[in-house]
Amino acid sequence: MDKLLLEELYYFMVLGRTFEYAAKEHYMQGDISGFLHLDLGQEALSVASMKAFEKGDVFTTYREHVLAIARGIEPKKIMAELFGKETGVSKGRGGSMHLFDPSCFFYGGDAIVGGQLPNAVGCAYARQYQGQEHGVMVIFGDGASNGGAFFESLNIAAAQKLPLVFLCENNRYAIGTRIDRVCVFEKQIHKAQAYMPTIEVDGMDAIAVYKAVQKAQQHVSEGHGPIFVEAMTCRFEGHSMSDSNMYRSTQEMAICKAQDPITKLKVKIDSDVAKDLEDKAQKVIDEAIIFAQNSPEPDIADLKKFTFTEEMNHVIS
Ligand SMILES: Cc1ncc(C[n+]2csc(CCOP(=O)(O)OP(=O)(O)O)c2C)c(N)n1
Ligand SMILES: [Mg+2]
Repeated sequence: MDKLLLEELYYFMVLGRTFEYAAKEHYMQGDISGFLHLDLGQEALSVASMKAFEKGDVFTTYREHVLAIARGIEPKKIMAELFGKETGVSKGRGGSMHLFDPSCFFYGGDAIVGGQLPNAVGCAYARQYQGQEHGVMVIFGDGASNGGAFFESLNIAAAQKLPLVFLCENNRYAIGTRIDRVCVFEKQIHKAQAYMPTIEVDGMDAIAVYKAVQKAQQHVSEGHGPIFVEAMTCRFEGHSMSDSNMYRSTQEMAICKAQDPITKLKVKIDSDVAKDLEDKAQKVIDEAIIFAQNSPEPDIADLKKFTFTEEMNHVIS
């Protein structure tokens, strides 16, 4: 793979991880409230999928900070959103779970597990109708794959040959519930195979994810209908800041952390370059914190602004 691309993947993964540690720290200090779902451990999947699917529309889950950063939304605007500030990417009205930026074709986060799936189907219909070739990608967890909306979305996308990439982030957990307690399959491709072609990939390997998503985008943009990519991954911490991760053993966590995607990629990059990229990422995040701290709160008189649709007609145009 091209050296510059490897360095770009590395930089964004480090940027994402640095962002997440800073967000965690400021949550504990009380600067951030509400829910906060960290992506630590899953950065290869978040970054490589966004870089490979650069031109299409993206719908995702609440675990979305690193996806949004890799998509090109400025970290300072995301941090300000987490702090509930007017300068946030959703003007402080959405918080961590509702990052939204139509200029980056990023339609966010959804607090409803699986809620993004039918929304993405609707967008894929629009893109097919418009003859737009890049297609749509929807990202969701293994837990979401047990809901009714998942099967309905697979079915209608396949029946209508919609240009839709389904990307399942299978970290084997839905909050504290291990997958084998709620699902007969550990791998979700078994469900999808009834409807469409599938690709299985190691979600801890950024290069593998990049290639898999690139292939998937090519499939939808050539008009072959939807495709399902499943990336097996591992989250390094609890489900959210209110989950202390007590249901996973020390041994299970050690196996999980031994697959660290950043360590894996770092060996492929010159060590001086890696250090420069790490320093650059730290600087960007330090500045993001200062920006968020110094930004104004939304005006109470504007509380209802930007929460309903009147100003959003341009989203799918
Ligand atoms: C419809 C709905 N049911 C339940 C919840 C509560 N809930 C929030 S996250 C979650 C687990 C989802 O797990 P998964 O889809 O695997 O995503 P992950 O958190 O592992 O990334 C649940 C059950 C919710 N937000 N929405
Ligand atoms: Mg999960």
